[in-house]
Amino acid sequence: MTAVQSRVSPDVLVKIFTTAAKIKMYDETYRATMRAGKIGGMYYSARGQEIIPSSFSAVLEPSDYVLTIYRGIHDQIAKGVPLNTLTAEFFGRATGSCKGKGGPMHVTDVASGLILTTGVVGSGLPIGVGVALSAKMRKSGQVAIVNFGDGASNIGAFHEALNMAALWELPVVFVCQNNQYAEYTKYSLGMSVDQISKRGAAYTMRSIHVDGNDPEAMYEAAKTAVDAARAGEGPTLIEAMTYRFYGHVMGDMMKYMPDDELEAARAADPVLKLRADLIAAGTLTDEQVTQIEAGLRTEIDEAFEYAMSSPLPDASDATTDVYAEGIAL
Ligand SMILES: Cc1ncc(C[n+]2csc(CCOP(=O)(O)OP(=O)(O)O)c2C)c(N)n1
Ligand SMILES: [Mg+2]
Repeated sequence: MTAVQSRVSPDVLVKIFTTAAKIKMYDETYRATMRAGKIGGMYYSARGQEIIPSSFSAVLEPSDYVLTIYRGIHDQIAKGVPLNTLTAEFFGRATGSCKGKGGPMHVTDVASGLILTTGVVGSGLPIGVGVALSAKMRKSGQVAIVNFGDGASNIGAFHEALNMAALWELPVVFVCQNNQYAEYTKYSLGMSVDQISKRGAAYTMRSIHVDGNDPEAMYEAAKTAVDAARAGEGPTLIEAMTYRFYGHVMGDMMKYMPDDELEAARAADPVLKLRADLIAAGTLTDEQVTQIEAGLRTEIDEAFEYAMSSPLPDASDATTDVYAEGIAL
C-alpha cells in the first residue's frame, strides 16, 4: 500500500494528534469525575472540536494570545495552560490560575497567553480587538486568536469587532467554531447566510471556510491567518466546521439532535481518525501511540489529584486581586 502524500509534515501532524489526544482524554476524565459525583458545577464538553485548537497550537508562539468561551477546555489545553492550575481553577481551588475565583467560565492564565474565558456570548470578540490593538501599538509581533461559536456570530459585538479589526488592520484571527448548534437550536434555523465565513466580505476581511475536523486543512487555514496577521496584513475570519458530541452542557439529554446525525459525527471522531491515519501512514507505530497516551494518562491523573487535594479559597481573600491598588471602595 502506498502512503498518501500528506500536505502537512508528519512532525506537525504528530504534534496536532498529541494535543488533540490530550484534550479528548482530559474531557473524558472530567465527565467521568462529574458523573461519579466527585465535583459539581457546569461543564461544557468540547469533545469533537479538538482538531481546531490543536492545529492552532502547531502554529502559535507561546507569547501569542488566545481568547475563548465557556466551552473552552480544548482552547485552554491547546494554548498550554498547565493542567494542574487549569484543573484547580475548574474545581474552584486556591491553587487555580485565578486562585479559584474564576471557575470554569472565567479562566485566565496570563503566563501562557490564555487571556480570557467568557460566558457572555460574543463578548470575547471586541476584547480580542483590544488585545490585538495593544500588540500592534507595542509592535510586539503577537497575534490574538478569538474563539467563539456559530451562535455568537449573530450577536452585535461580532459585527462591531470585525469592523474595527478590519479598519485598523489588527493582528487578530476570529475563529468561529461552528459546532452546528447554539444551545438547543440548529444554526441553520437562526442564520441569514448559509456560511458564516461569508459575513467577512461585509468587512472586507480575508475569510476562510474550512473543515475544522480535518487536521491538514485546519492547519493550513490557521497558518495562513496567523502568518498574515504577523506580517501586518490584518485580520482573518475562519469558519471551522465541526460538531459537539455531548450537547450544550453536561446533563443535556440531546433530544433535539437527530440520532443519525449524532451517530455519524461520533463514528467520524476526528481524534480517532487522525490516530488511525498516523498509524496507517507509518508515521507512528501502535507502540508509539500507546506510549504517548500513557504519558497523557499520567499527566492528567496527576492534575486531577493535585486539584482534588488543593484547598478552597479562604473567605478572607474574597476581595484580594479583585480591585486595582489605590481604588477607593
Ligand atoms: C449575551 C448572551 N446571550 C445569551 C446567552 C445564553 N447562551 C449561553 S450559551 C448560548 C449558545 C451559544 O452558542 P454558540 O455561540 O454556537 O457556542 P457553543 O455553545 O455552541 O460553543 C447561549 C445563547 C449568553 N450566555 N450570553
Ligand atoms: Mg455552537
